[in-house]
Amino acid sequence: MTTASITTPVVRSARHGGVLCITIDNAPVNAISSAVRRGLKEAVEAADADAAVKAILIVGEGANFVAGADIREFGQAPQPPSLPEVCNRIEACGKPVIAAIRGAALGGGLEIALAAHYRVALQDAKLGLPEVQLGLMPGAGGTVRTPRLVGAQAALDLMLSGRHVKAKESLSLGLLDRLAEGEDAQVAGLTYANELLAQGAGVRRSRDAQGLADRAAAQAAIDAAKADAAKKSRGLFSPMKIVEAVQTALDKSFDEAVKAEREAFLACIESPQRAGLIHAFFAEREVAKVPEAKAAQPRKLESVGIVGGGTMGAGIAVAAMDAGLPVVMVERDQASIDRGRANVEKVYDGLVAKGRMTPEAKAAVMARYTGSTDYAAFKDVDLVIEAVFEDIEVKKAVFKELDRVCKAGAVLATNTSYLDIDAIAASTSRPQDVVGLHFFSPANIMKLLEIVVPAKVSADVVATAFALAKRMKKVPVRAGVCDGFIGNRILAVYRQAADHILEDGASPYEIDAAVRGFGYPMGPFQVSDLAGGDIGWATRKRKAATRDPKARYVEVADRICERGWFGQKTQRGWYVYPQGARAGQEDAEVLAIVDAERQKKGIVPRKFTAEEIMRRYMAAMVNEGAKVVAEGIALRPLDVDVTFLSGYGFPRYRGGPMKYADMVGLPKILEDIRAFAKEDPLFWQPAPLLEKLVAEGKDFASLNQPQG
Ligand code: 3H9
Repeated sequence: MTTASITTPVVRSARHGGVLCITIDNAPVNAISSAVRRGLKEAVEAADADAAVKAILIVGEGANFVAGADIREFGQAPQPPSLPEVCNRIEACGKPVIAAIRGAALGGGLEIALAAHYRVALQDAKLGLPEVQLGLMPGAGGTVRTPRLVGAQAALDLMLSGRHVKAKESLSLGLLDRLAEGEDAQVAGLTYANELLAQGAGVRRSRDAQGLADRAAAQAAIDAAKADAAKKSRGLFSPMKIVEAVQTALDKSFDEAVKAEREAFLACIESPQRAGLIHAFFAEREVAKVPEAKAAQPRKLESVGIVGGGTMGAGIAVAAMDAGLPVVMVERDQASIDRGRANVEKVYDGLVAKGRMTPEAKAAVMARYTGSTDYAAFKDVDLVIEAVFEDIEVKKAVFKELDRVCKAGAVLATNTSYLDIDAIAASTSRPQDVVGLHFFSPANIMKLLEIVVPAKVSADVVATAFALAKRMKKVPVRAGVCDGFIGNRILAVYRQAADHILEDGASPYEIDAAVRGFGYPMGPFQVSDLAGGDIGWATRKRKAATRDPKARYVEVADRICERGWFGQKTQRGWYVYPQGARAGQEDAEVLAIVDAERQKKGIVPRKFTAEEIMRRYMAAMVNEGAKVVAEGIALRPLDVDVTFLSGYGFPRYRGGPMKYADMVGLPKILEDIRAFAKEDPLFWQPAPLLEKLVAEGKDFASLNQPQG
């Protein structure tokens, strides 16, 4: 007989014989809200007190066990009971508690499972402690129970990487007791619970597990993790807290360690890094919510055509093939298509050489590739991406050909990074099918995909572009048409700010160091050397005719390019790279060039601190970001944030430039811009949107509403 008692709307219990099944039902991913905590604790207490209940089973409703604490609640006043309290209550239960896991058991979700006495999982389960990715650490006993269960080394690996571990590996690590077949966690859990009862199995608490018994091994793992975290987790707050917590778990009693963990967890919650990383988490999910994706269904997408087999075209081909799509690549002649194919193969050969792909797997992927010198090869493809030379006339000619050969309804996309896509669309008889797909190099690796929406494109084409991004596991950002779209347009402005700082007195090396100190992996001059100085030079030449003659123009980069110093590929740029070294060395000759340019303009160099450099750099970025939002080039400030997080190396823990501005305070940013404008009013024109938000006492977050 089954008795049922509803505790709260998000936690329900039902008795199946002697087993009380507690189901957490909080769509979409059963996150642990305060109502879930309350309901779970009440249900466990009631079951413990009920003589008819012999064992307790905890499951999640739907496709997941529990994805973790409800991260929307962080930053708000905490509501009792706390999750550590709930987990302790589960563990203290006098009857066996079994967790049956389907899908995600992450963060606090795994901590609930570890507080249970036995764990069974279905094959699709993924377990993990990903808190570190949100600027946090496990805060409900995870740093204390996990090392007791699986040893310090495995626990540290889980908590410092935040990786999701598949069911099989979880079993071999000791996170699970058994794997079960099927798709119903409740069925698997009831079977296991009844077996345990039949065997007379009693409670078995993780706090008593012996994973830390070999103290020397545990200490060695902690020392190694500490050294590694100091090296790798540049500027991050929580990794060291995790290592310290495991040290406490080794040195102190279980209860003392859980108490210390709670304090450290709350310190992480208070950190601005938590705010930045959680903003990034939600922003990356919000970006795909665009009006077109809601208004229309994607078109059929089962094959991809690519025009051009250069670095970009080959990278896009790899991204498409990795997503399981067959690719037809067209180049103008046999030599070019041979090179295109070789460029594609080179990527896979690299993986094979590193042992990350078998030759057979490479052959299977390459079977999806076809090369041709005839546009007619595109006649059946669902979507074509043009990745040829950045020249509007060349692109228009390509699109005329596509218009001629492609079937009706095929999506025609351009990978241009700045050209006018409205003009490209107008060169066809079907502008409603033309969209921008701006990949970033290397296209098979970089996550960002700007989906550029020209005036006449139809909604289902935009929806198809978002579907492609999802399939390729890219982070799509919707952008409007303008020179440089979201990312490169803003980049051009803060790059100029960097040049101004350079000419006014800071060396390129000081600027790069300040930008790295802020959390970027590289500074702007290092990036230029990596990308090739000739690319920016070509852009400057292209824009020379339309440049405002009154605008400040710094010629240092031109002087460097005129010498043929294009960066790493020529072993010399802003830095020197002896014998092709990847790490550049400072170059006195570059400093002499900078000095000569200053003298020519009568500039007396002054000192800049790293903080002064970053205030200008960020003010320029935020100001242009506000203009891009106001013009509708970006839908919301969060779209600017995601662009910079996914495509430009912006430190994730700062949440993106607009989130950063909110955290600094918009009045402060505006005050800086106005102060800088006294030196150069043309460059530092405050964005009207920024002025408006400051006047109204609002922040950028107020513009991040969901899209209808
Ligand atoms: C923690 O647990 C701390 C504890 O140690 C200590 C506490 C004291 N909360 O990703 P999806 C939403 S820290 C609230 O698109 P998928 C998400 O925003 C937490 N909401 O689906 C989205 O909403 P919407 C540690 C959450 O199938 C919807 O669910 N846990 C949460 O591709 C679907 O998400 C983590 O870090 C949450 N925790 O992937 C796990 N999680 O539909 C974070 C998701 O409105 N979550 N949402 O856009 C994930 O990794 C993935 O969401 C998951 C599903 C793998 C679970």
